[in-house]
Amino acid sequence: MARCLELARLGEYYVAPNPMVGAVLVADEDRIWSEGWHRQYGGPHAEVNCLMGAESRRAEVVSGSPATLFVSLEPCSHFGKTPPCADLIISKKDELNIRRVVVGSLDPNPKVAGGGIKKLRDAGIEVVTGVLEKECRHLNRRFICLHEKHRPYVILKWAQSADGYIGSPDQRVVISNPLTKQVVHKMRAENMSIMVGTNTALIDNPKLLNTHWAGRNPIRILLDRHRRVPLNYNIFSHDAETIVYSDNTEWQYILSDLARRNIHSVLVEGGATLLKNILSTGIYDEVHLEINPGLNLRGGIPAPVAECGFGSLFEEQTIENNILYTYVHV
Ligand code: AOF
Ligand code: ZN
Repeated sequence: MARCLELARLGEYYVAPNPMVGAVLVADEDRIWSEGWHRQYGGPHAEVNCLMGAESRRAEVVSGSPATLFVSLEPCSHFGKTPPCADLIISKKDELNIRRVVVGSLDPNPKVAGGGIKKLRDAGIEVVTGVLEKECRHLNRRFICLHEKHRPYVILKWAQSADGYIGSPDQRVVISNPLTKQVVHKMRAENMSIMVGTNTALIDNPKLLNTHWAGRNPIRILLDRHRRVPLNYNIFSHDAETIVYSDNTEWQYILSDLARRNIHSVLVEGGATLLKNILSTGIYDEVHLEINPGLNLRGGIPAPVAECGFGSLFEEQTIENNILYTYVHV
């Protein structure tokens, strides 16, 4: 299953809003016969790629050695862009001597939700569930959030000076360094959308693209109640799609609307007003805070604070003097 997770991650920047999934066929005293992963949104699922590569197993099956298919997510049972993986496994059961399927986490998609496991069991295949379940769910936390909470996974991100300011009211201030800037682009690649408020769009005039990491540009989301950001600003460049919310900027409404569009994650990059508003609703999942310990601004826009903290500290990293804290909100 750990190998399934490694394989799943190879699809990281290419499968959203689908989950990352890896599959491994094992037989003959834990020998790996075939591996596969979901490589591209709309493309074949992990199980298909794995079982299609298992042809060489057929000759060995006569020896009677049973095979086990490991898959990090429950095999699907629905006709989507591809036919059900559970049906494929059942159809290959005799040819490859598959007796057992080991599943990492259940598929929360209501079209599947246990249906894949039921199909396999009904066909006489032994199914084991919950292996490395926590790790499998963590890998697909965005996809799982969309289906279980009917809203995208929310990540808040900002950088602040040693004395607690995130910028100045009238000009752009550089707090990150070239390497942490690259980390931000990696985060843009990991999330399907990126959000900023009016002031950030006007003062920083950011493009909000992913130019320093693999994968796609995120969908840009602008909250602009009075439509103050002119159409010739960078946020409206033709490099990526932009969605503007102006009539209704209520957080719950925006999240439901993004979910309706199948957007499984949103990275909120500022500014302070937007971040503070979201923090006060309590509806967010992670906070990524970058501190530049060598920079004192002695005034400006105060960084967001939360009386009870941002959640539990998940990771702390130092990159060229700047410290990156990741909090998971529970
Ligand atoms: C699997 N293996 O590798 C993946 C699964 O539109 P489709 O046909 O690609 O179906 C997408 C849904 O299938 C997705 O929402 C999730 O429920 C499941 N993804 N299932 O058995 C895979 N990627
Ligand atoms: Zn499938």
